[in-house]
Amino acid sequence: MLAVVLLSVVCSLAAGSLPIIHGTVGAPWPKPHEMQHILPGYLTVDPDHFSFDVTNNNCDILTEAVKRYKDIMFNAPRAPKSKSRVSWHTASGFLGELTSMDVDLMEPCEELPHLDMYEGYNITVIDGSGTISSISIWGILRGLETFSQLLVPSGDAYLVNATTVRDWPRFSFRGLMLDTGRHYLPLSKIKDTLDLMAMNKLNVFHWHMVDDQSFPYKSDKFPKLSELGAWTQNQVYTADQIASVVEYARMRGIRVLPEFDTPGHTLSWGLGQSDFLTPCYLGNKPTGTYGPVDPTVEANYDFLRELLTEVTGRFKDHYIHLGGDEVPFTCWESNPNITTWMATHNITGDYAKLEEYYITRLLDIVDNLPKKNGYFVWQEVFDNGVKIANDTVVHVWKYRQDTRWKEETGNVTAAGYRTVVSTPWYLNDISYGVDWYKYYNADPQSFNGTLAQKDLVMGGEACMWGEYVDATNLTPRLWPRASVVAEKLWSSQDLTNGPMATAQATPRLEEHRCRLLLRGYDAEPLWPSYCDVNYD
Ligand code: CP6
Repeated sequence: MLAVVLLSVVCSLAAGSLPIIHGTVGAPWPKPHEMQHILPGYLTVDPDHFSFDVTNNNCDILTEAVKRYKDIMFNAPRAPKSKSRVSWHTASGFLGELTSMDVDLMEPCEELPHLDMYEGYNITVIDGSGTISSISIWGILRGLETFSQLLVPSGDAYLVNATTVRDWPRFSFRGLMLDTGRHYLPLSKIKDTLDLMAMNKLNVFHWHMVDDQSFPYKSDKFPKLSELGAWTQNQVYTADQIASVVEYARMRGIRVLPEFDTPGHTLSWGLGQSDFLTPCYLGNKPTGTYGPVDPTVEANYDFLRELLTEVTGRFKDHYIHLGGDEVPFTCWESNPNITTWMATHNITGDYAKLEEYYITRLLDIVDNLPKKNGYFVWQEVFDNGVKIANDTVVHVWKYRQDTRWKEETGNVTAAGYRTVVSTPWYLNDISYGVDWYKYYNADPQSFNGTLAQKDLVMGGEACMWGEYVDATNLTPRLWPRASVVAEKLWSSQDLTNGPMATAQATPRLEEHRCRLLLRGYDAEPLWPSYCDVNYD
């Protein structure tokens, strides 16, 4: 036993870290913009004598949230069996019992979360009755989460410091991407992820639904796509299941941004939709393999219009992600019909122009869908000089080995486009040791540019590409590493930048990881540590 302890101490010292770290107690993650312990004292909370009182506007989202948060606070699945050893309250004065929190929603509920939603909120806990207030239901949701994190278990009750919070997000787009094209993810895992996103104040679930390897989207108009393109007929997402994910997310103030990535990454589409993909040639013979979407086949655009009409009807958000990444030109180059077509369109040899032709047609389709949508594209669409509408959002993901993504972000915003940055936050990428400092030290606005350019950064997004991730390892690989990105995108720039930033974040992140474990999620450890939870 001693040898094990010594070994872990030596190893962690060798890795340049402290052997023992104590987490904080009752410190919210991500850190609020303004939080004060206004009196040197605490209140007790008894689950049997505590209520959230909705005192102003109300709606289904709020009614459900109040129920949910009582459960999160008082029925944690891994609450320790023995009494907690928390002792911080003995140092300060007992102020009484907190028996209610007024929930004051000052404007009527909005129906759907959206890009410009207001998420600010205030919390006051001074005496027996506190307040959570906001002009927006989304702010109330964020405030309930923060309040739940202020509570510290102590014996059979809970303690909370006398606290005021004034808080709002730094960025309006705080995303997390899951990839269900490489491995199917069951609905339960997607919903767990949405719960965890809410606990970290992330607000966009980017659903990279389909890819080369599988097509789990079950279309009514084109049933063959999943009949032939899904891994199995159980591993599909039906209209009802998608609706349940969208609703689950809405209840938590999370948008669902679907991605249907074309013209590359589409091999699985070809199984159920003939003539969609480009046949690759060797000399004058087809090889039997396929490349990107064949942009010269007119019927493909009719198909895309019908499919995207169905997709945008099922997903309620006003944005769709259209992909456009990693389009290989070799198959197009090999195909004689494409060569002929390009000659008649006077773009011989210019495959970026062929891509532009395809994307232009695609964007035109999306512009004319029954439901109005903004769109995202991966950065290559911009890099290849494709003409895109002014309101396109360019998603920066490349140059993970160096800092060229900053120049890219500078170029995209200098051209007047809005952007979301993912390059520093590829959570699928793992290595031995502490790897979150680099996530915390990356700032999406740290490029050379004017203030107007910085304003075009809508936020960032953590990506979990699915080649090596399925239901078995999704949660620990995501959390608490995605929490680091979440704080970067929510909390003040002053807090999260600078030489001491990671050291100051560490004890709070330790507490947060233990909190996620306590709440029943397999968040992985940051380094040698201990959580006061029942995890036998
Ligand atoms: N799939 C798709 C992927 C990736 C991209 N698009 C990817 C590229 C590099 C890394 C990880 C993932 N697997 N459709 C790039 C946006 Cl390191």
